[in-house]
Amino acid sequence: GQIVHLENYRPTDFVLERVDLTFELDPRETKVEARMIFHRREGVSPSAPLVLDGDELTMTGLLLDQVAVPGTLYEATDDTLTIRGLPEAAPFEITVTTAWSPETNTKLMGLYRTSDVYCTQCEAEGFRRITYFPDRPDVLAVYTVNIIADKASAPLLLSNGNYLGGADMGDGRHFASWFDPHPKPSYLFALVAGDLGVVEDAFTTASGRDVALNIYVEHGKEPRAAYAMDALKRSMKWDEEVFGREYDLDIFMIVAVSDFNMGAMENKGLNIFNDKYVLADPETATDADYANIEAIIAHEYFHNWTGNRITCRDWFQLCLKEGLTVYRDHEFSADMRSRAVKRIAEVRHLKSEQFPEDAGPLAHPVRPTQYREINNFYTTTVYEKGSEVTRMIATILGRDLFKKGMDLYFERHDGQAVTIEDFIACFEAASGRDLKQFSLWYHQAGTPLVTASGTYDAARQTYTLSLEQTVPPTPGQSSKAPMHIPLRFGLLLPDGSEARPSAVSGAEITGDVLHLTERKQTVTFSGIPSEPVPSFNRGFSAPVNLHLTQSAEHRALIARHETDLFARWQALNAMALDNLVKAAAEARTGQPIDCDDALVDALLAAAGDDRLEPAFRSQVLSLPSETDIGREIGSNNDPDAIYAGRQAILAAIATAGKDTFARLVNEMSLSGPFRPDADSAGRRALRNSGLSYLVYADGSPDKAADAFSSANNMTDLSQALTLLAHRFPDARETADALAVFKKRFADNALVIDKWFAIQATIPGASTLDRVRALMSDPLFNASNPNRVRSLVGTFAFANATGFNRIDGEGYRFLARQILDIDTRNPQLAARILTSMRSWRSLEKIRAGHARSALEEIARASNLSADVSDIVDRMLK
Ligand code: DPP
Ligand code: ZN
Repeated sequence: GQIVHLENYRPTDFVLERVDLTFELDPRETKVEARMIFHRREGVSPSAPLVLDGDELTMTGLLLDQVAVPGTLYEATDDTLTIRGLPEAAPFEITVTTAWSPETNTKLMGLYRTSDVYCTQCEAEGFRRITYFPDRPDVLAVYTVNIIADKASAPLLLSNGNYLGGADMGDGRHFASWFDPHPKPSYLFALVAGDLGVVEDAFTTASGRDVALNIYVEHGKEPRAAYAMDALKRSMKWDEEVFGREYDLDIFMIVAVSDFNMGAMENKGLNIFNDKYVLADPETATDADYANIEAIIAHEYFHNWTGNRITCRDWFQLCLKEGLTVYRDHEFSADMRSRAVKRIAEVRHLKSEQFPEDAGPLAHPVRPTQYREINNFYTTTVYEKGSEVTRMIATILGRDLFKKGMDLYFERHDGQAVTIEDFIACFEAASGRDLKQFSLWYHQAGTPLVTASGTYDAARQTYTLSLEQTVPPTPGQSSKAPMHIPLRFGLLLPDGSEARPSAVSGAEITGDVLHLTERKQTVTFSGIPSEPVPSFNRGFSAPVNLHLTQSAEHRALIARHETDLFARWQALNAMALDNLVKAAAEARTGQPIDCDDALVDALLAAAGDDRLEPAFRSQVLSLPSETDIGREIGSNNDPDAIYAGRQAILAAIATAGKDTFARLVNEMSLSGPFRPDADSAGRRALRNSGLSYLVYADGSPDKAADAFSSANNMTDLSQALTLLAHRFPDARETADALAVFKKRFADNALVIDKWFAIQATIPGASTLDRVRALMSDPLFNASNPNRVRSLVGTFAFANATGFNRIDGEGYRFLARQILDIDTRNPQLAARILTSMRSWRSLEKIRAGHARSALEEIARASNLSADVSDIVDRMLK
């Protein structure tokens, strides 16, 4: 593929007014007629041709105002259709007919088949696989869609908008027509046809519009869609209450399919979901599954305003809809659950997924300026960092001005395809604040490093903070300007109360936000009665790495007294990380591994503190991951040493905390029917944390095996199985439990994914052989993205010791898998390959093997644009 540059953006020469699509569906040969009304944009040369996008299409007809276009006036290539000799000013109609096979569409982009159902995925550039079209987000048109299909196998015919009508055609086929009154870009087009079950409900909007809500799933799975439906209704209500946004059609539909590249897709009025994010019941879904379903249902629904009503001018603006919509779904989940616990989970995810991306060869700005393959920019940087940037706008402006800016955005840009600059301008207009420096967050890649140190002057009662920010170089950006970093903070006095400075100089402070805007800044607080302990980045107000050397004692003070719960967790996490980094170094040099008593005391104090909610205490007990430790060390990493060090710390905590953990396991047990709410989930989480430390201290599989046999929900069952498999991979109890689990859930693919993932993450070098064996299990299916992700993806992303084998076999295995997957599904292959994004931070033997494996991929012939883009950037 060619590199696309933001600076080359220009509007289309022709304006598309209306689209009429007629599909004659057939698994082997589907025929599509697209009738499009265009007019030449004012000022465009009368000889300019119309250029449409295409991808793997066979064109069977081309008409201009119903007359065949002579061969001399058009040219069709692999990826474009160019038509000349078009009317100068008058509107004209182009009719393109294409024919192609949905059945052989294994890329899962465009229109394809999944379990005998026709479905579509058009974001980002899938619509061009259906017909020649101006397939870009700034082309907004009104669509009418006619669908013709075999009535017996496809009784259900769905598309965007409102249902117009349908009829039997008398030849075994029937048709249905849909009309979507809202102008939309082609990436929001959707079509579903097949035989599915439905769950029906309704919602009345604040202004009194009755909306039918339909969730379509495979027959027999209807009861498992109840939680998704409930989450949908809560999302609709929340968006009215918090953002003042109502739904705008008479029907909202969700279809769950089992073969899907992404999590879900926000097509106008017809969302299509990976069934993993729709189907749930206590027997088969974990608490994490429920939380994900709630978040993703909300996310896609919220896109109706942030993405669909207001869309992106071009794909460089992807964060305009994604960062903002992730922010909205985060806020929704925070309101539905515990805000502090939700924030901790978000930050853990950001640090373990986005920070490594930002620190490696795939780093890119939230709003990139160039791409080769847009599919590769659906990244945690665009999504999660994009959300953090939105959150910072809210932090800087405060709640009311942020709301005013959002209202202005909806008012100004409804029905438009806009840019990040348009978005920012709304907040500047609403607040009167200049956000120019702040906008660097969209343009500069890399996680800023903030270093801080403080000195206390007892005589003057002043506390002086020296702050410095650096933004590391990233590919294509060697030097960076200082950013506007909003750091929420508090100064804690030795008794745990918060100091109230009488005056501050050297920085703008609003509420508890310190605005760091210079490369170096010295901030002086007056009227501080004794030496304070600074607590920085409350609520993780800025996505930065913070280097502040603090004693365990000071961190413990924060952990006990901060009013911000997130900051308490952050202090404990930092204390744990200090220990884990030290332990990794000790393991590497063969020294005895020492665990600081202060850490053990602080963790156990928090874990046993009944005033704190169970979910929070469980987060405290969950130590930084091996990836987190590796990132903190930064370079020359040895995953085996990191693992060994971490195990030793876990063992020390387990031994010291036996009584606490035994008490937690008892006190946190639940009786009565399963409930997926946040409180019950928190109790299960804390109980399982306690259990895992107890099993650790015991050194015997008995407790885990008991937990496995007595579990009455998937959360407890899968936790028990994980404990057995990870701690006692070769025990008879483990083999038995794995067999029981497999037998019981063999016909539930989503649960079998857990069975694969648990085994793929067993620590140690021998897991590769296990993964290889599992690939020939009859339940594995190399063409289903969820299966491939659960086994191959999980192994590469989440098994540090197994994947990073010192002999390089893990990398060689992955390289072959990538090449194989790439022949069917390039997007999936490229995504799994990003698991190697941190290869340069490994010690040199592993890094050498990783490089060879990447080079092997790069050398292969017929690589997709998706994989070749990733591998080239990784090797650069
Ligand atoms: N636009 C989808 C989402 O993030 C992903 N394709 O919701
Ligand atoms: Zn999205």
